[in-house]
Amino acid sequence: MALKNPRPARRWKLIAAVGMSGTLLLTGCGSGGGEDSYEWSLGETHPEDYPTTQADIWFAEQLSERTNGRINIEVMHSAQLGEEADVLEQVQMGAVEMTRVSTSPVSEVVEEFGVFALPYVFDDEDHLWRFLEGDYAQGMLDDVRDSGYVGLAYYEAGARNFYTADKPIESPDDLKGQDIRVLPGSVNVEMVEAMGGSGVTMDYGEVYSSLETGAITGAENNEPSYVSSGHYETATYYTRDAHQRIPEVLLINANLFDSLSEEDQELVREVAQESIAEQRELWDAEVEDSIAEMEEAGIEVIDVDTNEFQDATADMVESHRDQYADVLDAVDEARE
Ligand code: GTR
Repeated sequence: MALKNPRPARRWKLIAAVGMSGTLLLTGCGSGGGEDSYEWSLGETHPEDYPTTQADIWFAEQLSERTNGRINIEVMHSAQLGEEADVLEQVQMGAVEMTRVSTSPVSEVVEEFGVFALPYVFDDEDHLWRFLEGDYAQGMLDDVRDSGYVGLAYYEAGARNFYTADKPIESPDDLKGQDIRVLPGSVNVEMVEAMGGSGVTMDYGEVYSSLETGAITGAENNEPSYVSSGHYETATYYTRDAHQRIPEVLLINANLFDSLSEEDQELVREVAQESIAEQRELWDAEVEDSIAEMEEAGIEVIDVDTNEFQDATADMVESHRDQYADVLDAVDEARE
């Protein structure tokens, strides 16, 4: 399935990116296992100090170091290249070389990535990572190749929780009448509807103003995104229902990847895999910091009986069982 076209307002960015893209710079003067030199951009939605951005930067620095500067990656953080869906399309076309995105928008091009959006499909972080490190999920990193990408690594993104502006969500019943922004992907809308609310998909960058104007009454995300985006300024009730664990993924354009020497391909994969440990460590610290900031800001954190939320969506896994048969088997096998 093709991604939606970039909106006109962002076209200049796309053109600029194409113009910049001169991926292959020099030949014959390289080092570190390959001959050619490269300048790439990596699109990232989060600000510079966010754990995924810091992991992107670590990846870029390591790669540059280990190739004596032959592979140079500029991390374009804070959505400088556009919103995730737009950047995904730019990477697909080769206008931008790399991106770090949530796996949820990837489900718009490779259906099985939708499995991550099924509520409560993972018991906890350990279950998720047993699955991500297993053969099936590692194979999914190559399944995106038909859509023009190669997946290099998964990153941690914690659990997603609801947050609202007008009243706290203490049980699924409280979602009635709420317009909740969710990530792109039909499963996300279905989830909020199963709980009694209504799900609205929109770009991450639009959530802040939509909360302010009341176009939406709430959204949902992990603690670091809730705080770093400033959404907590308007939506001051944060309900720890942990409805989803949707990991992040680091992607590179497939044609570019295939054009690299075997040594460079191996190195890119290796450094990306090594960056996972960096990201996960930074993640844990950032969750702690975000919780502290929420306390300071006087956010009302609501601890709920997650079973009630899980019960409201229990049919979803079964109703998607045929659609996600193989991947759900692998998810079940990763359960202890
Ligand atoms: C965050 C994720 C971002 C983006 C955002 C969203 O947790 O790290 O990549 O997908 O959620 O809700 O749009």
